[in-house]
Amino acid sequence: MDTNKENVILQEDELEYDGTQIQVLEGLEAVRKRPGMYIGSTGPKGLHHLVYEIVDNSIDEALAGYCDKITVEMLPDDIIRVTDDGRGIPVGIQPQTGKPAVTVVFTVLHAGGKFGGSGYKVSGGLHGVGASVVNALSEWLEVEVHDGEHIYFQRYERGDAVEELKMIGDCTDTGTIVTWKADKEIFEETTHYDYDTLLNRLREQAFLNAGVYIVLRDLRGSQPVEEDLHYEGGIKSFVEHIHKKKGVESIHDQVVYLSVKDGDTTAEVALQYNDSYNELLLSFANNIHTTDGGTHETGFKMALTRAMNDYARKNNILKEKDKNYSGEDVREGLTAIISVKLTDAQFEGQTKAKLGNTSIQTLVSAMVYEKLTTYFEENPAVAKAIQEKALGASRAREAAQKAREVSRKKTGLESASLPGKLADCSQRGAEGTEIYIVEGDSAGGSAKMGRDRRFQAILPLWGKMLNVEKARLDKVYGNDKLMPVVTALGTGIGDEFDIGKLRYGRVIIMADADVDGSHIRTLLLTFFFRFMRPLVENGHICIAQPPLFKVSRGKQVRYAFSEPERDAYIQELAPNGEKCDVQRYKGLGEMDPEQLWETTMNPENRTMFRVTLEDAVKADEIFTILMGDKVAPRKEFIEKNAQYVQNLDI
Ligand code: TSJ
Repeated sequence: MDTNKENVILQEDELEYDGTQIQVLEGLEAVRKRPGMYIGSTGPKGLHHLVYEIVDNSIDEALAGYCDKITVEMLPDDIIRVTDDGRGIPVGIQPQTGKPAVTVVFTVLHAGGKFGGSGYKVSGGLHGVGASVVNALSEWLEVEVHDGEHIYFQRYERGDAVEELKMIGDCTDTGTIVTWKADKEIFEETTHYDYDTLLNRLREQAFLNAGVYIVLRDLRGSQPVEEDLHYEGGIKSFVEHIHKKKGVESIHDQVVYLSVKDGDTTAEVALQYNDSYNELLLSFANNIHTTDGGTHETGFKMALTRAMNDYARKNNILKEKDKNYSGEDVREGLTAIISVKLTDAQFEGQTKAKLGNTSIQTLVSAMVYEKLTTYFEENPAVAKAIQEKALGASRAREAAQKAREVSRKKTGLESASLPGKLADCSQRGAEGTEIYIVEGDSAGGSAKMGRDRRFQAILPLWGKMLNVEKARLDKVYGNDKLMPVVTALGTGIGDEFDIGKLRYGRVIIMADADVDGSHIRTLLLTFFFRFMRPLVENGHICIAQPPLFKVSRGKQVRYAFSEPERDAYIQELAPNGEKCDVQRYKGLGEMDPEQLWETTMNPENRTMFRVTLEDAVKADEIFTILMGDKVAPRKEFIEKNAQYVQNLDI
């Protein structure tokens, strides 16, 4: 049986009749032709997505109340096996196709949507439709179904069934086992799965579905590695986990948990404040992370601000003359998870990561306002701690406003004046322009002389920079190291940030390839991440890569960025062991302007890293650990990760 070929023929035959049939009969070869359309990419992200697509089906079965254990195994040779104890994918013959339902699930694209939906009340937009996509992108895939009486089995290769579904034995249990090997022809870059990536995602799912047991097992190495994920506390445990991992101190003991059920819709919120200045709000709709927020987030924020202000007025914490707390004020140091489950989730926006259902905003907002108000009344000590936090934030915000005005007055007429150290480029506007933020005056000098002044601006930085992880906005406004960066870029910071005012298309951090240089890079990245995040999100931040070695023989010169590259150049220029000069650059300052231009600044030759934001949650966690005021989590992080960098020759 060759389902794909069959589909192709049918598709061609019926092409002229009507569009819906063509869609129905679209074969899996469409998935193999354009995999990115179905799984986003064929890189590591897409590869891991295969696992999520399959596991989501078991989660749906768990949500429906038929399954409580899901096991994910990473087998040698990058084979993945997912096992659940649900009802088992139905094996009965489907009247529409004349095939067993399980075969249809794996060989027909969008089977979930077309044959009367996924069969679940609450399901993510794409859940239950991914099995055929995974099958199409696998070298082979095998499914085993236990229906309480018999065991059924079928194997597929690159999406095609290579045999009929067959009964291979008897059983008394129920469940589904799916095993597959991702196709190297599709995932050219890598078919290697990362344990921590799967662990993070599965842990998140275990938090979002309280009570479900998920086991992740890595059987690829000589020692098996296993993690059991099971949280009776659900999203409450999620908040605790985040605080523990970041090493922040909570300012009240218990996580606040609020929930509501309305027909088939549920909404739940868990929150706790900590002693940092950062806000971490994670929202989910049908277990899908809504990174762009949406109605559930808006409803939550509105209700929180209102409940906090009402309490403050009622208890005379905010006096008559005082202004209301802003949204930012009441979210300083807040970690919150919002999870809603609904039947008809509308995902909007370019990445479909924003919830659009307006009824959810009303539901979440009313629930949070009412229940939080009651909670504050019943727990005055917690209310007091949170009120003090918000009050501190609102005072700092006012101080920031004053500091901003002062710094504007100091620098002369409003925003017009640029920092004295800035060597601007002649071209105006962000398009095609770059600013190099350079460590040290001497490297700054070389960069100024070596640059192409038409489109490259140079801003030297010197001395110890402020660690913004331990500072609020008001400190940034008064800081003589950071303010030149802020004024040069033109965008403003925090709530004021406006990407439309960005003066350079690229912001390039250029520091030495040593520990001090790393420190400066990290401090600057922390600053951009906390106060100018859209710059990072939109790929404006780059890191220059100066060479580590200059290899020369006579007039021939090569620049090397690593030891192996250096050795290769020595081999190239002096193949028979002739004398050849190798210079090791200890810093940017050792390079003359021409060399700096040739190796690091000339767009024709240079290599740079663009900083992107793959996972804002992970980034937040790492910045908190690396740059925050707690020593213990940093020590732990370094001890755990140091081995990976010990061979770096810098
Ligand atoms: F993605 C997948 F199809 F490959 C897959 C599905 C993979 C894995 C590991 C599990 C599953 C899966 C499907 N687990 N449980 C189910 N359940 C059903 O498909 C099912 C069973 C019974 C009924 C029913 O109405 O009786 C309905 C459904 C949707």
